Amino acid sequence: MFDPAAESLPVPALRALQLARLQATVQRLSSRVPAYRAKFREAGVTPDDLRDLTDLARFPFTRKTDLRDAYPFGLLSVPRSEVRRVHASSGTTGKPTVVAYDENDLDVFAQVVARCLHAAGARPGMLFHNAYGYGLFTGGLGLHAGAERLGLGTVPVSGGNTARQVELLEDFRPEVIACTPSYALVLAEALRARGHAPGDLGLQYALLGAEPWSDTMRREVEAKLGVRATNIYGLSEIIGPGVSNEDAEVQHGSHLWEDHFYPEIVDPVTGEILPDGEMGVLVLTSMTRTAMPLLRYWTGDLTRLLPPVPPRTMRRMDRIQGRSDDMIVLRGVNVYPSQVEAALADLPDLRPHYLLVLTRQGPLDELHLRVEAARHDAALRDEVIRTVKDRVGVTVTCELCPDGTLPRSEGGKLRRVQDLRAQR
Ligand code: DLL
Repeated sequence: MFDPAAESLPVPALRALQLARLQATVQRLSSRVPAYRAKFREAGVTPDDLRDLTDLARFPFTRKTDLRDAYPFGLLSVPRSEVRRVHASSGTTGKPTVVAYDENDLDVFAQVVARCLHAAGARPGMLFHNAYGYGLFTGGLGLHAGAERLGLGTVPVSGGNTARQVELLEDFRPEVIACTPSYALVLAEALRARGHAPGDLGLQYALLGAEPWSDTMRREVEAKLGVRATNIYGLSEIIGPGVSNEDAEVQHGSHLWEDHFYPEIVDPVTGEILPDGEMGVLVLTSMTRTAMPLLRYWTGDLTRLLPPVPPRTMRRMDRIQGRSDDMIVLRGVNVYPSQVEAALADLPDLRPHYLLVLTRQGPLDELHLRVEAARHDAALRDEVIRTVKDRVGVTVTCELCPDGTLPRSEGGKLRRVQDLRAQR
């Protein structure tokens, strides 16, 4: 562990720390941020109502629209002169979501990312190829600061330009790499095309995240790159990368840094808190941020909380199963792209490259699945359609595509769903 005292804090002490930090956060928001004061008034709560952790349920959620309404700096709880960095994530519509960090926040950011890198297998003195995008996106600079905190030699490659990435991997021989899982596959294919065998360049550990991926993809990346790959999760609104990371030895469920980020799983429709183990929307409160802490932020990500694995005492979160707003309602059936991916994972001869295309034929929505495959016969196509019908409950049309024909990551996030329903 990078931070053993914190990561293995006994549970009663952890709960007490969380309560104290949540109380301080609520107090801070109420006294410094007019928009929160108004939200609390509307919900009929005051900071004094937070007497134990279960009282949090009485407090309102924060949603992406709250950040948009306050664009760009309306949710700051420090004077603007104390801001030391700004990140932003582009949404599908309108203005980007802006997040601000003060000196304390940058310290927290580096600390939690250092824990992630350590859990992922990185150790001081290793060389780290950081292929997350640098810029307004939190991935590049976030992992960069955490790597320096841990003591890694950091190569700030950023995303894209695959030929140069390959050259640097060949010349520098880093032990650790971070990028999106879809881009890891692109790099693996490029290395193979250069005649490299898995692992021959000395890469050992990969931190992959920022987009949904599956255990099948993990096996594929591990086999092709010769690494142990772990799942890193985070979002700009809460900090960026660094909310949670899997341990390279356990490789199941990402340890969530619960002393900084308070997790709740809630029902996607009613917002009611669900018990650990049940699937729902992840809601996070940043308890140690000072420039722009958020209370009960509705991430939209669907997952469940898993028990800690000793010696760590913090709970883990499962893979993200989808986003509550990514859900496709196809002729009355709720479908998440990740369910389709999971259904395909067990079929031999299919590649992990797929695209879901939604169209409208007359009044009816159609879901068309394009997937790369080793064979292109009717038998395999029928098997795909049958498997999706059995496992997901919807009828799709399917096209088996040759290798290399579907979109690949260009270094950033890869979108697996194309919605053409609004087009003629
Ligand atoms: O993607 C932060 C990040 C950078 C995480 C690098 C990991 C590595 P945003 O651009 O704000 O921030 O996007 C956040 O991406 O709400 C999830 O829907 C998705 N996401 C992030 N990590 C994972 C993951 C960064 N490991 C949104 N698995 C989140 C699935 C993920 N989805």
